[in-house]
Amino acid sequence: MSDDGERAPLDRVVGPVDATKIPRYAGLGTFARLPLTSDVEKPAVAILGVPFDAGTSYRPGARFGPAAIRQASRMLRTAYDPALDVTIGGDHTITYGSLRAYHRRYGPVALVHFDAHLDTWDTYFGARITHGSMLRRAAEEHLFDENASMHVGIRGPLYDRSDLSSDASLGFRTIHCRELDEIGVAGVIDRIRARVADRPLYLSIDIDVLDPAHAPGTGTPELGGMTSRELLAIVHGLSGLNLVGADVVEVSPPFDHAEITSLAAATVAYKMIGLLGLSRSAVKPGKPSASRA
Ligand SMILES: [Mn+2]
Repeated sequence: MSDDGERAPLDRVVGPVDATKIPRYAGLGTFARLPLTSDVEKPAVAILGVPFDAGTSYRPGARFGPAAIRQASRMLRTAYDPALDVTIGGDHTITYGSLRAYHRRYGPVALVHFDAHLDTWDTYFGARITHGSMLRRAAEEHLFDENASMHVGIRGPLYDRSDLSSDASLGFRTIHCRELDEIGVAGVIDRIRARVADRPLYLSIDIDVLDPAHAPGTGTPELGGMTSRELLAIVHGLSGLNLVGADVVEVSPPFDHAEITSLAAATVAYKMIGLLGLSRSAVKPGKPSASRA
């Protein structure tokens, strides 16, 4: 509120708070210090935190992920480019619900899944819906396009030799992390763009696609992952695809150090917003209604 009690026009604050005027450690703890959706008449983008980790199979703590990512996102300061929405978890189980919602609007989406793990196993501890089995449930419901979906960054031991063929039978193609050494970032981008083409695209980013040196704060770390620079370069290379939604999951702050992981996740989430803005499906942002001053 201004001094005279009038609410300030939102165009003064529709982007991130100016860090040259209000220090980054001050003010509301929204993602990138953006306005609350309740302060925008028709938000074209929503950052939704899902503090849930009941689907984890090893180290818990992802329920604290959204709050930690919001805290780390105070560092972000580039121009805001509103489009659709980004979901922040939470463990990877939340992608299942998100894919159901997107299916209702778009039908089967092209799913590009960045992860160390396939996440298409059948059950964990007798549970069918977990962070390691949700993509099999999604496949059973035909929530993604089996001719346009893929995993990127897969590595580490599997349970059985047949895991990969069973996964492929669901419609996934895979870029193993070790292939980065052969085809490079440009090769990864080319393969993703060729597979997705102009279909509605949903990006799901498990932060454990990064090497534990770049993302120690996660539930099921695997050596030999991407650097944060490689991941950002690949994400940049997806500009112009028909992105309709995204999530960033599996940040477990109790295992993080110096915000390495939460800063990586916040930055990737911010890049997602940029990609959404450049997507042909981008929704024009609504007129701002009011702000808090
Ligand atoms: Mn995962």
